[in-house]
Amino acid sequence: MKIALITGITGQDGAYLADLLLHKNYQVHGIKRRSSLFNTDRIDHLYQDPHEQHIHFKLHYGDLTDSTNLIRIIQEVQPDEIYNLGAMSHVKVSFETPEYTANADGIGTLRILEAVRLLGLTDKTKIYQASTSELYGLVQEVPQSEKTPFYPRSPYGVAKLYAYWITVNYREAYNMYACNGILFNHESPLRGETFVTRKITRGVAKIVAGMQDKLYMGNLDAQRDWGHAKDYVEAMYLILQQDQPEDYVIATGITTTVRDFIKMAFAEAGVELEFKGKDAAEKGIVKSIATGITALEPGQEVVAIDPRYYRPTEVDLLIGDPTKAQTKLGWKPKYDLPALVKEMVAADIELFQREKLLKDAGYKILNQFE
Ligand code: NDP
Ligand code: GDR
Repeated sequence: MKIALITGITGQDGAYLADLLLHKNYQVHGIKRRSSLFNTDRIDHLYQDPHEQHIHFKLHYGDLTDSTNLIRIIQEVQPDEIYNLGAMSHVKVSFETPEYTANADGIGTLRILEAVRLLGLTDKTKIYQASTSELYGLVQEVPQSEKTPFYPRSPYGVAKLYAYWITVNYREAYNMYACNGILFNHESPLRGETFVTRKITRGVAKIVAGMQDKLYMGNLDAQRDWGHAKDYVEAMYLILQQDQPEDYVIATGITTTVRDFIKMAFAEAGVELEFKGKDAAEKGIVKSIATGITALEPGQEVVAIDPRYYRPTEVDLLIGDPTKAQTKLGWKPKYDLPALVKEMVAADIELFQREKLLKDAGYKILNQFE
C-alpha cells in the first residue's frame, strides 16, 4: 500500500485528492491546522475512527510555517508521495497579508523539501508542488505553456514563484523527484466562498431564493481558464507517476471573462442577464426570466460593481496550453465550463433552499462574508 501525505487536505483540492487516492488504495495522511471551530467539512465523509484496526486515513495537526512539526510528521509517516497543497491561496488577501503568504506559500515549500532531504528520504519520497498560473501574471504570451516566462502580479504569485524555483532547484541539486503542476484556475461546489466563481454561484442561488438583492463584483473583464477541481487532482496524481520528474501546465485551453461566467450562472437558474454601462458604473440587469423560477422581474439590477474588489495589480488574461500534459500524461478533463457551472449552481441552489427553510423557521443562516 502506497502512503501519501497531503498538506492543505482541508481545502478544495485536498478533499478531492484524498478521495481519489483512497480509491486508488493509498493510505492517506493529511496535515490540518488547529482552528477554534471544526475546519474539516470537506473531508468529514472520509473520516475514519482512529481506533479501527486498519487505518487508511489519518489527520495530523501541523502548519507549513513550523519546520519541526513538518519534520516530525514526515518522519512518522514516511510518505511515498507528498502533495504540497497547503497555502494562503487567495490572491486579493495576499496583498493584505504579504509576509504571512511568503512564509506559508514560499518558505513552507522549502520546509517540506528540506525535511525530506534531512530525513534521508530523497530516494523514496516524491513531491508535488501546487504551482499556479498566477506565476504568468502580466501577459507575456498566450496561450501560456511550460516555456512562458513568469511575471507574477501579487504577493501570492511572488511567493509561489519562490516555491516553483526551489522545487526545481532541489530536483536538480539533490536529484529529488519533485515536480510543479502549474495549474490554471479550477473550481467546484467545494470551492472557497470568496473565490469569484463560488461567490457568483452562491450569489445567484441567494438572489433567486429572494435572500439577497444584488451581487457586488470587482473586475468583470478579467479572463480565466476555468476547469473542474476533480479533473485537476487526477493530473496531480499522474504527475507523480511518471519515470522522470517534470513540470506540467494543467489547463483547458479556453478562457472566459468573469462577466460571461456571471451570465452563464444566472442562465442556469433560468435568468437571462444583460450588462449595461461601463467600468465602475456597469450593471447586470435581468432581461428575461423562465416562468415560475423566481420572484425576480425584468429590469431589476442584480449585479453592481464595488471597486473594493479591484486588486492593486491584476492578472488580466490567463489561457493555458495543456499539450504537454495531454501527450505525456494522457490527461484529459471530463468537465467543460458549462458542465462545471451547472454543477456549481445546482449545488448552491440546493444549499440555499435549505438555508431558506431554516431562516423561515427562525434559525441562524450561513455567514455573509465575501
Ligand atoms: P484552498 O484555499 O481551498 O485550500 C488551502 C489549504 O491550505 C487549506 O487546507 C488550508 O487550511 C491550508 N493552509 C493554509 N495555510 C496553511 C498553513 N500555514 N499551513 C498548513 N496548511 C495551510 O486552496 P485550493 O484547494 O483551491 O488550492 C490548493 C493549492 O493549489 C494551493 O496551494 C493553491 O495556492 C494552489 N492552486 C490552486 C488553484 C485553484 O484554482 N484552486 C490553481 C493553482 C494553484 P484551512 O482549511 O485550515 O484554511
Ligand atoms: P484568482 O481567483 O485570483 O485567479 O486565483 P479569483 O477567483 O479570486 O479571481 C479571479 C478573477 O476574478 C476577478 N474578480 C473577482 N474575484 C473575487 N475573488 N471576488 C470578486 O468579487 C471579483 N470580481 C472580479 C479577480 O479580480 C480575478 O481577476 C485563484 C486562486 O485559487 C489561486 O490560489 C490560484 O493560484 C489561481 O486561481 C490560479
